Amino acid sequence: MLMLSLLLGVLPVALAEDGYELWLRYRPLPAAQADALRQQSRQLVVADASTTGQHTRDELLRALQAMTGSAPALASRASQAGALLVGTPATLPQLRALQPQLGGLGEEGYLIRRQPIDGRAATVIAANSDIGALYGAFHLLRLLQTGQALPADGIREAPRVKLRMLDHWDNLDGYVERGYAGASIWDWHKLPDYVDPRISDYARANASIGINGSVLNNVNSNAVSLTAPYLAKAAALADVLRPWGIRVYLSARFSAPVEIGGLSTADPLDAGVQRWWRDKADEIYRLIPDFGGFLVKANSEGQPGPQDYGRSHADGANLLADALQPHAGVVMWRAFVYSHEQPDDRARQAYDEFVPLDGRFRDNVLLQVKNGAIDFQPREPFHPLFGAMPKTPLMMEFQITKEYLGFATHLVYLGPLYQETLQSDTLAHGPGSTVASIVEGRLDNHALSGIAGVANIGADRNWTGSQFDQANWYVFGRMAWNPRLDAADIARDWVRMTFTPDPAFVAPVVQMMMGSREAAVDYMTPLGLHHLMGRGHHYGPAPWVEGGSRADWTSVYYHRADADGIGFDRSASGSNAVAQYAPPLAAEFADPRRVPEQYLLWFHHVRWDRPMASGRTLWDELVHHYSRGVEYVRDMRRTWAGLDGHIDAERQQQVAAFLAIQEKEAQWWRDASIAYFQTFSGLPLAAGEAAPAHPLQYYQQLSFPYAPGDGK
Ligand code: BDP
Repeated sequence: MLMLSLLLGVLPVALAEDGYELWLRYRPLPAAQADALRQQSRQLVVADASTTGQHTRDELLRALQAMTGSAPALASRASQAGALLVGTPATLPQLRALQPQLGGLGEEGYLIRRQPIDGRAATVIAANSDIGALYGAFHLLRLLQTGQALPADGIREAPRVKLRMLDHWDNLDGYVERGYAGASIWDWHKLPDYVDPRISDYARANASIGINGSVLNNVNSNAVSLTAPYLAKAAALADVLRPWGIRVYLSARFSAPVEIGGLSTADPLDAGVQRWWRDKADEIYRLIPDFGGFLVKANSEGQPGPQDYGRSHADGANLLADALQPHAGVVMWRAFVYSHEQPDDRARQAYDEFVPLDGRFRDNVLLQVKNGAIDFQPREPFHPLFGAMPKTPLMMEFQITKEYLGFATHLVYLGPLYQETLQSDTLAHGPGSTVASIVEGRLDNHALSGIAGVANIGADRNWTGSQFDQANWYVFGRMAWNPRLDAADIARDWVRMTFTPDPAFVAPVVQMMMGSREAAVDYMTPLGLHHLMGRGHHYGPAPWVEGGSRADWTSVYYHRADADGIGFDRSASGSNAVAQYAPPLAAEFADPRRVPEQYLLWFHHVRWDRPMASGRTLWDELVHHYSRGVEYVRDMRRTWAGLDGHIDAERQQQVAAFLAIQEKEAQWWRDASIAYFQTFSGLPLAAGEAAPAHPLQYYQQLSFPYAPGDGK
């Protein structure tokens, strides 16, 4: 035993780690902290009549034992100093006196504090429900793992957003659209008879960050998901997810009444269609009593929808909303729509289509809006729908999977992207009308609110395809719970729990993460450029993409480079998309001298020799950004190499190898983009800027028929 602890004490970093444990590793605490924790958790009193309570008890037991080296005594009531009590006033009589203080915390909030119980020192986690208590337990465990003290006056927390959702773009054949972490974690074939134990690990990880909903199937959906055998499979998953506070939702295919119902139409105003959806909802709720509802992608990118019958998006959403209403289910109707006709500016379309419908949706409909008006690009201004539909609850849709940000291998921490969007001020009701306040439902007093993230989870051992992509799952959950949190604080928590609390490691790694998104913008799409990736699979640079079935699926449509300059004119002289923002903001974006440079080419077509704030010309500035992005990745590699020995070799080496891939690909983005845009600018590179490694044709002929995640 002595030998073993000596070995463990000397060689903790030698333990192999593959990332499966995520941020829930519960490694031994330093001796003084472990001692203190042992004193404060001599007895563990958890209301465990429900499965949720049992999960809470088991989590605390496992964590406390691992962090302190000894298990607390389980008890049904606190009878000595140093008890940790976890439950509700209804389930633990010793917490009854706390009842008045739980007002306003709702079903998911909690209170954590030091509080004498029967005159003896104790720590309590009290909530109005077992789920609230579970969330509180995870909060306390986060403080313990990250070495943060419980504030003297305790913690009172409740989520600021109601629906905190992961959208899985998983197909029934196990393929994940835009997934870079292996196959789907849902094994539809073996369900419902076999549910992989991994599913409860998935649910546990989600509960630890407050996620409370999972849409199981792709928005490009298959009506088979709604057939009886597949509903039974979904129900088996729901049974595992439920005790962790997670509801199951499904993407509904609008034409399902025709495809699986034998009807001749899916017209939302047809009585037979309405009956079909009502019956389908009843059938679902018989199997999944707490089913959350439907997510719908309609009349977008070839998906069927109400417009096929000359009806509006409101007609379509309301059809499903009426079917779900008796069961308290919701419809999340996506605003990511653009017509099949040739658009003048795709960025305008969702606004033009949906703003006239404000006020025409049922109470149980949320409109799910992507963070920007195009499509999850490395940087987009916030979507102009935020602030423009006060009568409709607008959900945020972020992408966690990095379809446009380097797939799984690039280290790109998305916290700053989420924060930048959420903290953008729409000025809808004057200053302070942030996107966060709209998404929280606070600005316009909506009962419903939600944030969805397109999941980056797959069957890979490390869940997300890379160690650092776990941080994107993590930060999404934390910001969905509280959209006002700071990305750097969350990164710090994550690094401490995922790797080590050693400040010599935490500080440089957090710094590296915080600049990583800007670096990706620099080496992929600087100064407001967007949509320049490879066609179809979206891997790598391809600013030359043109032709094909739709102009707005090409790169040239977006950058509009010519001999004079580059950029998409969205001011009044162009598509006038700027007018979709609140007037003061529209005026700022419309003015090339006032628009933030990071959005310059998003809103303006600008001459190559235009002077920039730095004093460089636009052309030189563009090249400078490309090079700066590559340099940042080089720096990350150096930083990471210098941290060798702080963590296990297994994860250290994988990250190092991925950073090498990222550097190579950042260089590729830079070189290919410069080689291509130079054919328009005709300008030389500034002194000190290296010429692209290859001629343009080299980059143009690269092909990637098996790039992962391609939509199909
Ligand atoms: C695009 C993806 C495509 C999705 C679509 C969507 O390339 O695979 O189906 O978004 O959000 O970014 O519906």
